[in-house]
Amino acid sequence: MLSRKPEWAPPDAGNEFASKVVSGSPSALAKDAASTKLKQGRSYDLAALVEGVKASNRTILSKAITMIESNSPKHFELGQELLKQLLPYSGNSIRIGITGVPGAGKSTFIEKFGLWLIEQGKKVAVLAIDPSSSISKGSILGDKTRMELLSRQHDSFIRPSPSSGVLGGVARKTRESIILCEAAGYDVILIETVGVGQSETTVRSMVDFFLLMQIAGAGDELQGIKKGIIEIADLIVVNKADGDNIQRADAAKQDYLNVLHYLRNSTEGWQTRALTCSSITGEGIKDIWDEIVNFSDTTKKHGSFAARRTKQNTEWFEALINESVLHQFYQHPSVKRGLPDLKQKVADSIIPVAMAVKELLAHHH
Ligand SMILES: Nc1nc2c(ncn2[C@@H]2O[C@H](COP(=O)(O)OP(=O)(O)OP(=O)(O)O)[C@@H](O)[C@H]2O)c(=O)[nH]1
Ligand SMILES: [Mg+2]
Repeated sequence: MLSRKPEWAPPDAGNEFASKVVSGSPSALAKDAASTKLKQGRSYDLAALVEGVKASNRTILSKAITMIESNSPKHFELGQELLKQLLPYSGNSIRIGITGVPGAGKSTFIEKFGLWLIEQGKKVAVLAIDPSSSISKGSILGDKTRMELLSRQHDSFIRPSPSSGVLGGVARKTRESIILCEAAGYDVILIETVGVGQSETTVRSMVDFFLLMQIAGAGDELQGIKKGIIEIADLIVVNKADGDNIQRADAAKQDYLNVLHYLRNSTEGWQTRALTCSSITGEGIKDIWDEIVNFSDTTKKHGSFAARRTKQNTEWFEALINESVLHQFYQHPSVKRGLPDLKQKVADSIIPVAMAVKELLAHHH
């Protein structure tokens, strides 16, 4: 197996654009033939992309995601058209966000859980949101090796975090990747994010089910409560319940259950609970899936499942409007020209702030 950087990847890109190629095997050759058909001259063949994703061709799915992750205007147009055509085939999955402090065992859990789900006949896609990746060039990339067994499965698809840009941009790309993965027939979408900064609320805003992974005795209990993360969880999993850690994990679970008793539920019609598991032995994995299935059934009956998805779409729409308008505003030549001077005048208390804003907005017209 070798890693190959595709020709359309930016020249300065790291391995995040690399696709895995199994050299010499007939199916890989067939895949390569399919992907060369994608390009007619210098432009992509949209129909081939649509068909390839729908046929669950992982090479083509990777290319489709690379396209929506690209910042070039031409790719944007094509990517949006692709999404439009695939939207009718999306939505048939459970979208699960998994967060927790570094080292809680998220990746190890996803590997074990993913393999188990595939045994149950599921198709599993793993996406990552790594808020640090713009600095560190994608630390979650290393997880491909941590999820080695899972990444070798025919029914799995693992995609590291987009490495460029601010959290907002990464979030858009992840949301669009979810749509593409669903259209490709993946019915369980797992989104890993490390519990720092704003990433938890960002992931919450794009998933149906939010799993908070904790470990016993790390002192995170209080932190989680303070930061309000426990309140947005649909399930708390105390991981590493194995060996001589079982009792402590059970005690931590009990602590969380007590705390949850006093908190508002994250999802209407659903009581958040706490469970233990070991991502090494696999103990508790089935109970976690049962809980997720129960959540899905219960909230679909209740209506909160569909209501959340609708709300997520409209909120995403509004957030994108705000982002785009702001971007356009700051990119406007006369705003760019007028801003430094007005900023200085505001800093020096020469003109009132509101007046400076009004003047800047007038520039824009
Ligand atoms: N004993 C035990 N160790 C575990 C378990 N799950 C994970 N580990 C170990 O904990 C360490 C961290 O696991 P990761 O899966 O990398 O944790 P993570 O939450 O993905 O970490 P980041 O991606 O850095 O945020 C590794 O050494 C794992 O082998 C478990 O259930 N039991
Ligand atoms: Mg990890």
